[in-house]
Amino acid sequence: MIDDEEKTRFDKNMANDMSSVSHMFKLVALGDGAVGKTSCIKRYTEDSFSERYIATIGTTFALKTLDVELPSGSTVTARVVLWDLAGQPTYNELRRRYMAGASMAMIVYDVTRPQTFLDIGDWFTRFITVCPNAVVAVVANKIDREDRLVPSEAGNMVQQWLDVMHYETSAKTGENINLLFTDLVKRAIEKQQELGPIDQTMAGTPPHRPSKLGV
Ligand SMILES: Nc1nc2c(ncn2[C@@H]2O[C@H](COP(=O)(O)OP(=O)(O)OP(=O)(O)O)[C@@H](O)[C@H]2O)c(=O)[nH]1
Ligand SMILES: [Mg+2]
Repeated sequence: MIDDEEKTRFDKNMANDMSSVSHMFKLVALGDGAVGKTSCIKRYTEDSFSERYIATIGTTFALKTLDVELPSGSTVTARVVLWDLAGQPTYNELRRRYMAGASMAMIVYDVTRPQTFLDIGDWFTRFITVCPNAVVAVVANKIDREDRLVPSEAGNMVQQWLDVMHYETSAKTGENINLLFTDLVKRAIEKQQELGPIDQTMAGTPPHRPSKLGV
């Protein structure tokens, strides 16, 4: 139970906290079921990992505030709302609606399951149709596993084909997880500067950019 005094204190803290934040972004995690979307977000926001698979139901979100150094040398504080959308096909319609307004997406596949890699193109098309100006990173996850089947070259090919960022990660060991999110935010800030001042809530949508997939 939160009383009025406590709520006022919370609101004040929140306002103070927000005063240093100069950029707000929405990030959506996409990719097939069980590829490790929730695990990557957990590793980044809580620095924890669990071997147990609990499928995400519908959608959840987490917050992260980070300082990023820009090429100009200045440091800015950004806040990211990370939307974690279930990968199971039942949620397709829900997902379309939740992608709206995203400035960035991470599209994750599991290097031990080639089908999750083959599905990357579909995820990209669905996302870029809704958010044509957003920054996209394709993420090869579970690189700690010894039964890897999708080689690095496949990821490099997709990077060039779709003109996206590409990272190889392990939510289990934490390898490249911080780098992935920090680079996404840096790129999103650059993109915002290129596009000019636009409404943050619409950061992922206008104007239309022709995509390589012709959508
Ligand atoms: N070895 C290893 N296992 C991982 C890694 N990332 C995730 N896992 C495991 O893979 C399983 C699925 O991870 P989740 O993060 O729940 O996958 P998800 O993409 O969020 O799945 P949905 O919510 O169903 O869409 C869990 O058992 C995790 O422990 C990784 O980098 N390495
Ligand atoms: Mg999940």
